[in-house]
Amino acid sequence: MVSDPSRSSTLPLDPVRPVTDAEVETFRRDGVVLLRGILPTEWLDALAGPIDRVVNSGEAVDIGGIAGGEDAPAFAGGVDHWRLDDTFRAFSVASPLAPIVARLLGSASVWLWEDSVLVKEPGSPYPTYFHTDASYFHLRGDQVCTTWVPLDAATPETGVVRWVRGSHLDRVGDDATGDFVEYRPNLFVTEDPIPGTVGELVPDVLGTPDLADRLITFDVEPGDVTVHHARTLHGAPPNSSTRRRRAISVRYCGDDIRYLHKPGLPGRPGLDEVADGDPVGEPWCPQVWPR
Ligand SMILES: O=C(O)CCC(=O)C(=O)O
Repeated sequence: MVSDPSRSSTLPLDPVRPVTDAEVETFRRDGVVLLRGILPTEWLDALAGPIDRVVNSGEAVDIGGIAGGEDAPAFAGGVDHWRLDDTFRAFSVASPLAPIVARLLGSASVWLWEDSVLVKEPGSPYPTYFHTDASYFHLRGDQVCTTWVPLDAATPETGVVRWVRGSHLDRVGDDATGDFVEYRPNLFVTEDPIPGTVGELVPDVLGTPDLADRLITFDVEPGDVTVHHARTLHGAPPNSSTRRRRAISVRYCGDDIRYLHKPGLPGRPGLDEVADGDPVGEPWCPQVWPR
């Protein structure tokens, strides 16, 4: 158990159940896996207040503004809440997510890269455009993933994420030994790429039958966690419902990950103090596994 800084209580360190061999195989093959009923929901109770706080304070900004929306219901997005708030830090560093990720990545050690609150308010008209998380990270290597943790039941109507199955294994050209495709990061709520970045433009997934046919999504409940590989193409529809879609997304690195400064991407704390090829680690990326 870990103490909950906001409630003077304790929260479970371990998942409700182990990750199965079949789930590991699914993650490696599809680049995404749904882990049903794996997160003790006490964590979600502890996070609800801090999530409202970052949404209401503006620490998570309405990224709908990037798409030119002004009066529409918000899509609030923030990053690195763990650096400022003890409950977010406890969740990213000392929750059951760490052993779950170690198992899926097959990594002896796991480091935190970042956390991100992502709330689509009822009626929020903004889709999350398709992208790969790897495009946004100053990293190279294979063992990187994102855990997406819903606080509300989520469906396509409320804006649950959808993924292009197996896209983490897509390579340049037809050569099965070629490099993995590296996509250019976009502005998340528009398909415009971030100026100055490099890579292939993300294709029109919904308009490309070969990609659209591979889409996979899940209706999720609090306590479920989805985990996707950082190279897996994914996006999410708007929230066309009358319910909130609150989620926190936490991204982790494994043993083979090294820094790689990429042009055009925003910086991050500590980035100027590391060189390409350095391993990630304290103090910028806390080690979360083994504990
Ligand atoms: O929550 C969303 O709409 C998108 C989530 C996402 O892209 C991520 O966490 O990697």
